Amino acid sequence: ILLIAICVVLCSCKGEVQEEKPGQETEVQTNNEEFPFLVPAEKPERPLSAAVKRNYEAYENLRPEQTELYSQFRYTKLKGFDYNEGDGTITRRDPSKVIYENGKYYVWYTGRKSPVKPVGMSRAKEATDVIPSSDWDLADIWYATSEDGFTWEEQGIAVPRPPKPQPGWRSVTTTDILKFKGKYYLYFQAFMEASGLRGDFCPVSVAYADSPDGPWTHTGKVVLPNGPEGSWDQYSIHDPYPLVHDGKIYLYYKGDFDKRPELKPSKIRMQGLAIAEDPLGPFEKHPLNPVINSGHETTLFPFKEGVAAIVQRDGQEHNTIQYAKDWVNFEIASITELLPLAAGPYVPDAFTDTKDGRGITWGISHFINAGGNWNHTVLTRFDCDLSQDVHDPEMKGHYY
Ligand code: AAL
Repeated sequence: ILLIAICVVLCSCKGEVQEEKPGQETEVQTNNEEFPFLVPAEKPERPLSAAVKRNYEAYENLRPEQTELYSQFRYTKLKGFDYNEGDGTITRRDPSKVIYENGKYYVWYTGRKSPVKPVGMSRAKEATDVIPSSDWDLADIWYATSEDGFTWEEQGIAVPRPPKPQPGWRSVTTTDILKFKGKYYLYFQAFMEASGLRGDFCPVSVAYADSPDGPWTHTGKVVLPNGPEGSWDQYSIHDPYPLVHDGKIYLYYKGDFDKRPELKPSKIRMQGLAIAEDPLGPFEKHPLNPVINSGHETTLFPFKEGVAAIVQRDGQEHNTIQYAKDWVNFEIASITELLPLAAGPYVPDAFTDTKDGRGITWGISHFINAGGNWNHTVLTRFDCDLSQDVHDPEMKGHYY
């Protein structure tokens, strides 16, 4: 009887959903009223298995149907980019946030067009001035524009490698955009050796322009330096990611710090925060760094009064979406799957110093094409529901 009752409730719920008219707005439930038979809100008064107990005791706030910061992700192939049939001589990876200016969307990214594919980081000694070691070696910062976010027109190089010995002479990669007081800033990894020779070592430099179309001026300086010997970010400062908060620049970044030989290849990566009043610095590293204990190319966006982070690939808390009300102390908001790699979302309020961040629904991320020999990466579109305004029930994963 109980089973039949459950089926009746289930069918009637599904029935209600199917009856919706196209275009009709769908409110996503943020509590479990919709599926009371699946997740009783209160811990039941009966003996529970270890797994069910954990649901109440360890993950009580992490149920998909109870947090707005839960989403699944949908991917769409982009139009407009050439790949040389994936032979490894063209790569596009690590996109910036997407911004909307002059009636179109802009994205910047690591671009490599080399005569041959990379030899691989483990064979970095074989790299030359024209033969890349890693996928992001001998790269420049390229950009593309789009009217709809699906079809993109590559515009060319925005920030080229500067001459030796300026930071970035070997490769400029993994950029992100900031708009501050009417000017544009691109932060990027500035390599001064082929990646793989000692590790993936680099600091961060910055270029600026009056328009997103450039021309860009290299500062020729390191704006976020590596930490002193023994510190967590002594080797690499990766994935710089600027947002505006409290009138200042909040630059999140990855430290790729554990080189203990027994852990090779090290998967220990964490995220730190550096704050500045001026986009060109000086940046002060937060005393609580690192502020996120996992993640690789971490994607952040203002959400309500705080900041949310998509934490993927590495660490204990990979595959989570996290939230820091005070922009420093992150908690897990949800656990999810197939997160966008290196995502650069469209964040309309990234630089408005909002106190009520609206969230995101789409952006550009990348897929690594390994084919047994990791040699190039392609940009892709992702869609999600991590927004206060637009709700797509399918992205909440309720309906299949
Ligand atoms: C990534 C990023 C950084 C690393 C390399 C290229 O996706 O974390 O940019 O240096 O891999």
